[in-house]
Amino acid sequence: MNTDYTADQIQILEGLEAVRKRPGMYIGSTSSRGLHHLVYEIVDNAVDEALGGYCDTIDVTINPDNSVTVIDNGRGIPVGINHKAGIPAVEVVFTILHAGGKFGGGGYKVSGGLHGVGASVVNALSTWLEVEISIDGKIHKQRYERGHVCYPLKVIGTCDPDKTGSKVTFLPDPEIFEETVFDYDILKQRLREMAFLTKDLKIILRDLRHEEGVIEKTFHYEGGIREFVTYLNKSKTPIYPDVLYFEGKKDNVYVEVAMQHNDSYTESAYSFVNNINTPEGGTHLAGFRNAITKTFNDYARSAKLLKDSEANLSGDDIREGLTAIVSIKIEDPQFEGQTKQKLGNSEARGAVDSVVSEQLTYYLEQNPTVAKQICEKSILAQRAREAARKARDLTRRKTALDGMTLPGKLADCSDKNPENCEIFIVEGDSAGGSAKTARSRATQAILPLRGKILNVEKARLDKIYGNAEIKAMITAFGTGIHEDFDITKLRYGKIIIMTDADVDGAHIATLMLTFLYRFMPELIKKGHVYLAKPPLYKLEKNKKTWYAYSDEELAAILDEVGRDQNNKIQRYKGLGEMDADQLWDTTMDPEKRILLKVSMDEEAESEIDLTFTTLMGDKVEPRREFIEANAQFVKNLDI
Ligand code: TSJ
Repeated sequence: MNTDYTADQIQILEGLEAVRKRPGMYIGSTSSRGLHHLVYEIVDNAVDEALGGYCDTIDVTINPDNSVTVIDNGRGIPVGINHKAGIPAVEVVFTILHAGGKFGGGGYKVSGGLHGVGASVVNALSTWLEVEISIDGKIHKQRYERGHVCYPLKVIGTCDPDKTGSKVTFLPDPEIFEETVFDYDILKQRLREMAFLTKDLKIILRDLRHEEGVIEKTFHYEGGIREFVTYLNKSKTPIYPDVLYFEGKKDNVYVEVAMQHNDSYTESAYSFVNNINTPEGGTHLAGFRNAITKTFNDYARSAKLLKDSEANLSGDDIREGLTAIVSIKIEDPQFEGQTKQKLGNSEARGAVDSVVSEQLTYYLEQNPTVAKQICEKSILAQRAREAARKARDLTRRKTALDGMTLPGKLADCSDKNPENCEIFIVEGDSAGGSAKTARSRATQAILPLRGKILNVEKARLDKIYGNAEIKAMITAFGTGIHEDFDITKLRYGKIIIMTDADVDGAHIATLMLTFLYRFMPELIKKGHVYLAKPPLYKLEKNKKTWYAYSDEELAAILDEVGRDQNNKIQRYKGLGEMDADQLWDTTMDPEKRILLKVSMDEEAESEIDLTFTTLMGDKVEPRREFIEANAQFVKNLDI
């Protein structure tokens, strides 16, 4: 390796050294999330080339050694000498830390402008990285190790002069990352999203790590975000067949919107700026909301669907059951808010508002049947909201009057310090009975729920507030919900969901989590929510007892004690099969039990939202999948 450093080169190395010293500053974290960011960073550069109209295929391969190769058929990263740096442009891309190349903050990327931002960060954090560029009939190559150039850019062969493109392979450095194994499903999710957002771009994902064969998936959506909406509504029932699509450019903001209502009661709107998700929305989303509220009210009035004496439809009414994608491209995005995930550019508000208002007005005039369906759904929502408000006011007044009327079924604990207290939400009255006998009265409260709780994804607010099981939980927790939510009033430090260890139990737990996630997300974010883990088996032998919490554990115990006729094995089908002592010993005793802590990665919030809305819908298949995947957002925690 060349050791005669020029001043410029020393500066380069210091830049990349800084990245290795404080990787979190550049990629947010060195966990699995940061690891996957590396791939997005490289792919983003190729997507920029596609946005410019120079490339239509991006190929991503996870190699057997966990390195990743990204190939595009664009113009090729320029190989000519960059006059300011005195080295080939491609070497600049990979070795000079670009200003503003800060990850995590999100949104420094601008299509058609700052290509290559971040590629040097990926290079610095890789054990090795190789780039190959096909251009002018030659294949150029350079290799780097931990950011250091191994040799000057060289020509390693020839190719068809009409064939151009870039190929980058990198191996993440285990000195930097806690996790260096790529997750196929995580990459699949993001690459699918990228393909939806860039219509006509073909993205291929390939996994070469399995002996059984190659796993490969191609994402190619000619309809772009229209197909994204269809995909999101796949497990729902749309109330009209069209996906409404609006597109236009104003004040140098390119606007694309796709939307369709389904028969559910929740809104799923996702917004993007330069293909980057903005979970906190911002001016573009505000412009969209303003446009649809105004346009639908105007239409409903002029079509006499709303009488002069009736109040305007609220934005919430119109967005009930709405699935929408708002995607804009803008030159200089400004991100605001604590996590820098909220768009601030004021011109985006006006641009989205005007494109949507204009084109939606026209659509509604041309399609009166669809217009009427949406208006009628919104009017129903308006009435339900009014009924819900009355129901809520009633419960609020009631609690104000008699202090706090705790639900009759609750067996409360005597300790009043929330930090010491926990509440078990138990499936079924019989298991509830055992739990009440078994518990430690000072610190453990029991709230039995009857049967399956209401699926809040499928019910309107008035029904939710009227539901006895939900009301019982709200009053027991003490926090209130929605705008009244106050975590300092929480009466228990741990909320423990205790259900049978079978598919029905998992479904009930999912419904519970859905309720908590939608109505009291702070409880999950602050780590107050847990799942109890009852044993699956009891083994008795020679007057001794063992409990196994999984098949593997049972096998391990059997290996230890021997497999013979003296073994008495019981498979627990439900909590009800355990007596109070057993329930205490196996599932409730803080000294011995296993609890699963439900966690929510704040950054991943929008992904979870997607999971809930797509998988809690009507059709049976997806819901099963969700139950099986449930463990994904539940972290194992032994307490
Ligand atoms: F930067 C990188 F390594 F992350 C990367 C860049 C990785 C991959 C897989 C592809 C690319 C990339 C970059 N693909 N295409 C380009 N294009 C350019 O860098 C480019 C080409 C031509 C011109 C021009 O003005 O002629 C300008 C640019 C920025």
